[in-house]
Amino acid sequence: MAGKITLTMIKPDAVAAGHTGKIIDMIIAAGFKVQAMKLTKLSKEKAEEFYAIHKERPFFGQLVAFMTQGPIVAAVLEKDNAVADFRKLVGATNPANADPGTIRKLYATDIERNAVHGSDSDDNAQIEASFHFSGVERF
Ligand code: 3AN
Repeated sequence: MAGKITLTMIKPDAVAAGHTGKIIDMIIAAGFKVQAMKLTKLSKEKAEEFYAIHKERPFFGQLVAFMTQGPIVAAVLEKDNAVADFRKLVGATNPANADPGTIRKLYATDIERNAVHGSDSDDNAQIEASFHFSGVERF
């Protein structure tokens, strides 16, 4: 299955703004199959674990506070070339630099509150999928 999945989170900003349905619609229209999906909320500990790679960055505390402020939608998405194709659909980290028609161009507020997460490699996609879902939650 390597190379065929990516993990997304629709972040608290986009869920609170009511964009969940439109974002899921874009994901499915782009050819991704949903293997797993849930509405959940990250604890401080879980957010710190998920973003551990950023823990030395100046924005780490703010990022954890933002990601724990409300519910998120986590999903495992399947497609050939899933990681790269999803990052193309999502657009640049800073929505000001995101291409027209991308999820972040349409729904992100700024570089932190940027609407969605997408895995950055096949290895991290596997790790992040297991972080959010057990085997029996994936189809
Ligand atoms: P991406 O989500 O595009 O892969 P990363 O992995 O560099 O970007 O950053 C992870 C998350 O950290 C971003 N989605 C964003 O919420 C936050 N972030 C990244 N850079 C900044 C920054 N300069 N200031 C505030 N938050 C940031």
